[in-house]
Amino acid sequence: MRICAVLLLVALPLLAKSDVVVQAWSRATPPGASSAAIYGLFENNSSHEMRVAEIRFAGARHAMIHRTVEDEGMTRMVHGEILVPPGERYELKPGGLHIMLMGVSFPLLKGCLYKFQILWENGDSTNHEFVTGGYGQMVFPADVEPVGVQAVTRQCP
Ligand SMILES: [Cu+2]
Repeated sequence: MRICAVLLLVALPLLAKSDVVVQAWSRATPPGASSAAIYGLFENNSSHEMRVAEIRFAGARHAMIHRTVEDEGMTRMVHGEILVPPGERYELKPGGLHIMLMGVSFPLLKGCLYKFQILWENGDSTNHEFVTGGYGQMVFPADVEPVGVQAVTRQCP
């Protein structure tokens, strides 16, 4: 009985995390760059709508949700939101919705995994990782082990 209780305690955070699967990625940043963007696929396996309230990444001064819009031939970024209906997927990608990291304190290196946290509007918080591709990466860097499934092959500061 005691063993069951311990197992349950260990399993609970994992169950909570599986409500939302986030396959996040970013691009490597050139030396001296102060901003970066996180992209990726959000999958909501819960029975309720999930809305992102805040993103926390220790390597940046702050993070915000941006949407890239085209306005009379000019590209600019406006505030966006991440709202995933139950059972649906939502994709952040270059030229569209992204998580903007401002005041990045170190270069993001290709092939590394970085931890970040999502605070949801319902009060939940979940821990995730994003994997870094090359400078011109346009899609999830599939040559690196998928995030959250396999053991971390290379963890960087
Ligand atoms: Cu942006």
